Amino acid sequence: MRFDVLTLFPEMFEGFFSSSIMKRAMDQRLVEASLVNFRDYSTDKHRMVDDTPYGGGGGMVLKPEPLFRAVEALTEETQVRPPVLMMSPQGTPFTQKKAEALSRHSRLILLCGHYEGFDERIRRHLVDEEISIGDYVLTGGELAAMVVMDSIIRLVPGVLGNAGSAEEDSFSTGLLEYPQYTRPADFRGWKVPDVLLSGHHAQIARWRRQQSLERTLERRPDLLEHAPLTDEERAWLKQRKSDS
Ligand code: 9D3
Repeated sequence: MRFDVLTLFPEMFEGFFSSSIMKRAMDQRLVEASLVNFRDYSTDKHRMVDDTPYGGGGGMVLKPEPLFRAVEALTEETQVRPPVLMMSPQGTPFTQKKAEALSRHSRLILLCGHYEGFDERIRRHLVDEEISIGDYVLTGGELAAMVVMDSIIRLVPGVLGNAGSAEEDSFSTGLLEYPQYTRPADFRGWKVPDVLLSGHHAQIARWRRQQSLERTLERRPDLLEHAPLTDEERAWLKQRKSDS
């Protein structure tokens, strides 16, 4: 997997790229990343990358030329152009499903803007997809690009150790995770549920599933609509809802 990140703030990625999982993945050549400051592709005398909007109004708008030239420089020698993703508050909300789909590509180009908007021609003629990471306002697309890359990197085979296999994640069961405990069995009088100490594996599995269901009903009832549940579990949920 290769990422090319186009940003005016490449230094924001230093911590992320030198962090343990990412660093290991890059050292193992499983993941490759390049940072491009698209200001380097401005042909303007003052290296300008933004300008005032036609029609007036406040704020600045990112000019098309530097971004087009930066993407073209990256893809000059490529047979098939990799998807160009724009980090944008107006994008499609990012999901695990989208992370999985993107992880099937071998290369992705990510565009980050700051508080400025993008000239619409960038959207229309350079970008394949616009991605938002949620309904809150960031100062720029850089953190969103890191979120997107982080979620994809962990899906690349070999990046996670065997321990944290991406398979068993809560988002693949469609439910929130069950509560976990480790030693001591009694911490300041707060005891680990007996069932977990019982050694009855079937009972433990049932308890965990029940806890996942209850927690999901409590915190994320929206997830239950699409979660793969047994008829028994559906019936239990219906009962549970009519009780409250
Ligand atoms: C004046 C209208 N604002 C849109 C809500 C302008 C604006 C605010 C913040 C334009 C860009 C930004 C910076 N945010 C991103 O670039 C961004 C983002 C976000 O703010 N929230 C969630 N996902 C993303 S992806 C990129």
